[in-house]
Amino acid sequence: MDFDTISVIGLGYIGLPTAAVIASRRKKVIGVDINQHAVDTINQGDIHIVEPELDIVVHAAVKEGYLRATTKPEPADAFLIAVPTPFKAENGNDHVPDLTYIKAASQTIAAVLKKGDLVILESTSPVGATEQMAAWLAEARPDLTFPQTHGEESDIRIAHCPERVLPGHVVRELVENDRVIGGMTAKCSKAATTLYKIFVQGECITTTVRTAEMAKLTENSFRDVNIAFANELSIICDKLDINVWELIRLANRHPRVNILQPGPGVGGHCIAVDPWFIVSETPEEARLIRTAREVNDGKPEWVVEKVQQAVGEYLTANPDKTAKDVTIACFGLAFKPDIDDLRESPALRIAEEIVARHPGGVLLVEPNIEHLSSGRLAGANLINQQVALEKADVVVMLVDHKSFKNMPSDNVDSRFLVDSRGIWEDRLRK
Ligand code: SAJ
Repeated sequence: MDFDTISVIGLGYIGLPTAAVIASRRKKVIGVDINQHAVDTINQGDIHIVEPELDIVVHAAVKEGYLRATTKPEPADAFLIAVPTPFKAENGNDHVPDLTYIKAASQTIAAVLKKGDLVILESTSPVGATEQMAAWLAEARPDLTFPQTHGEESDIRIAHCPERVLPGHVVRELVENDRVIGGMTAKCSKAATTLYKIFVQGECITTTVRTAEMAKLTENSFRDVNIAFANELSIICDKLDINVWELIRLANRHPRVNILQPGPGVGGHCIAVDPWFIVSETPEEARLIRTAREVNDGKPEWVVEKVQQAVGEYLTANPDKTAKDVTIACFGLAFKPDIDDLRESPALRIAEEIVARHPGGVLLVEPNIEHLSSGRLAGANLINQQVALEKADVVVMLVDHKSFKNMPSDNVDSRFLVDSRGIWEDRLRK
């Protein structure tokens, strides 16, 4: 089975690196995206997203003629769909997954599908989404046969293979990570494995399509539940006047205990989203998974309350001042350390709330970003961390960026510090 031309639909955080890495193996790759700006940028050998090393890989792939982007679908031997799966807007609070982009991508490629082609859904999806995609393809192309009706004899092969790469390490993890491949039939799994073997050095393990979908949701739910445990512990410990970071270090000395780190909440576009795909399908059964989501989603508000308490302490210690005189500095806005990604960032949400509620000055520090261009804080000034530390009356530590860990905290009064990441806990023990 040869894949001379591979098409990647959706050139975002997963699609573009995947397209570029396949192209780097000297395969002809056609990237398709509805965003003309993204297409133009890629065709110039540049990238429209931030991911270490990706610019070099894309630049080389485009320059050597293996990668080309377009807004229109073209025939290929394999199609890899990597489009977003957000929540339905009208059902915001129900967290129901929205498959509109997958449907649109199916309709896009249906027009150019031919006998023998392979279609792989990579987007993180609720269980059943790949079968739904197969149904949309069959509806659009009654002249072709599909695995749901013709099994191993079908014209088109269909599989699900979820991406599992960590933002910030995408280029390396795309190659090194194992892949779970769920084909609609054994032949589908085999075809998809052949495709991934072009660039994956990790193991390709085959399973059913539904198991592959659930595997991805399970991985991120596992992490979410474990972070929720750490976050709940931090709230309990705060009440009991116990240093949660010391507690976790001690508990983790047990050979079968490995507690994660508490923080200001869970951000990013995966862990805070994917568990809801399980909850929305099995609301009665997924009780722990739902509760974990609620615990993590509740953490930013808890941090904001802690900040208000710290301001109160400051005013008690400085009775000549009012809240208007108090300057709060927020350290970190990104959704996790040492990246510039603000998507679903709890730190950003906390900073926004503090700015909205606090009548005095609020200083924002984010060393990985030059300026805030969107959201409630768009246009707000970002300030150097040393200057912020000197000017702040109340310090709020939101992200454990490397540069913050090295900051001298000698002059920070622990009564006026809210350290949601525990990066100064050694120096500021209760
Ligand atoms: N976090 C904590 N405490 C911890 C670990 C993480 O509060 O001990 C927070 C982070 O600060 C961040 C959030 O959780 O706000 C998520 O960060 P992350 O580094 O755990 O994960 P992501 O969202 O960057 O990437 C995850 C990864 N999934 C798993 O590790 C199971 C990645 O492999 C997936 O490919 C990615 O989701 C995805 O695309 O689904």
